[in-house]
Amino acid sequence: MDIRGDTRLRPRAGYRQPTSEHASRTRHSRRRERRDYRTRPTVTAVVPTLNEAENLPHVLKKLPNGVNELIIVDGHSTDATVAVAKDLRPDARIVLQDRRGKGNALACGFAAARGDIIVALDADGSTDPEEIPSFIAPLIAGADFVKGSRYMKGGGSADITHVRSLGNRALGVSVNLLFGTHYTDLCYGYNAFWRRCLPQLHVDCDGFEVETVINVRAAKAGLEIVEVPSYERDRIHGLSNLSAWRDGRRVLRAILQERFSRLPGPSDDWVPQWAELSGVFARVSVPASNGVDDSARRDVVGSEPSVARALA
Ligand SMILES: Nc1nc2c(ncn2[C@@H]2O[C@H](COP(=O)(O)OP(=O)(O)OP(=O)(O)O)[C@@H](O)[C@H]2O)c(=O)[nH]1
Ligand SMILES: [Mg+2]
Repeated sequence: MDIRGDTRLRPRAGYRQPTSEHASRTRHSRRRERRDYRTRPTVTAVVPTLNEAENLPHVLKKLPNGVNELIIVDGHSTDATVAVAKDLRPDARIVLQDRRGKGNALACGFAAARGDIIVALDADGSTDPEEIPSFIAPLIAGADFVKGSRYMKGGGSADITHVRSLGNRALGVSVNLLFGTHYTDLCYGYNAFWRRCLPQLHVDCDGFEVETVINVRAAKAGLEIVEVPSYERDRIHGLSNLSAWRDGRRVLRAILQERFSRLPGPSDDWVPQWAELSGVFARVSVPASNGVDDSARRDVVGSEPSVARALA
């Protein structure tokens, strides 16, 4: 596991430092984690999917054995994504998000996760599951939050366009200036963190601004952040769901809101609503029609309103 090149990232002093109670609680948790996990923490992989049936086989076969729980958060795919996931990994938990967008998908997946560590990665083949160990190692060494970076030595991208790269860098510089961080890659979907950090990250946004919101809130909460190099591959099949202009504006709005909004911060009692396809239905073979098996979709667990919405 090569984690050379890690950069410890801390917000500059003076910006909403965490309370001493929180800091000592975090120190205590870190000490306990280092002690407990000389053995091994449990790891949940959260994978959002929107019409990724053709890509999932490439991604799931590369998940390392150390991943104890796999959560696929489906965004009401119209292809065979759910059927393919169940066929390839009958042990996977399939969660249905309650709203639209990648941010909401991650919020639902995080809320469903049961592992000590959560890793978020994409289903289109861009993020390489074999890199997961290099995200876990700094967490075990004491970090709270580990983010991938395509711009560090050892990282890179075959997928990002010039326009997106430029936008990402400009937005990254803005965040670094406004929040005193030293991030080298703001909008990248490969991250890992201890599940105990969820209240601080408090993912409550819907769209592609989610990584920015997570990165900013991690810094605001004074979490110990480490960047690791990551190589982003080309999406294997299908089309991107991201629009540089529309989603760039969403990211900018989120940054400004996080910095200047006078609205109260996220409250701890908010939880995303999600529904889960129960694990009891049998292995489903991939339908030739590329359609989702609707009988499986009816077999869900979850609270009534969220289930109704998720299946609507
Ligand atoms: N559940 C769910 N997943 C989504 C949604 N939008 C995107 N995703 C997934 O989030 C991951 C990243 O989305 P992409 O469309 O690849 O966006 P991107 O990686 O920023 O863009 P590219 O670099 O062009 O691929 C993929 O696994 C998508 O299937 C959504 O609304 N709901
Ligand atoms: Mg992608």
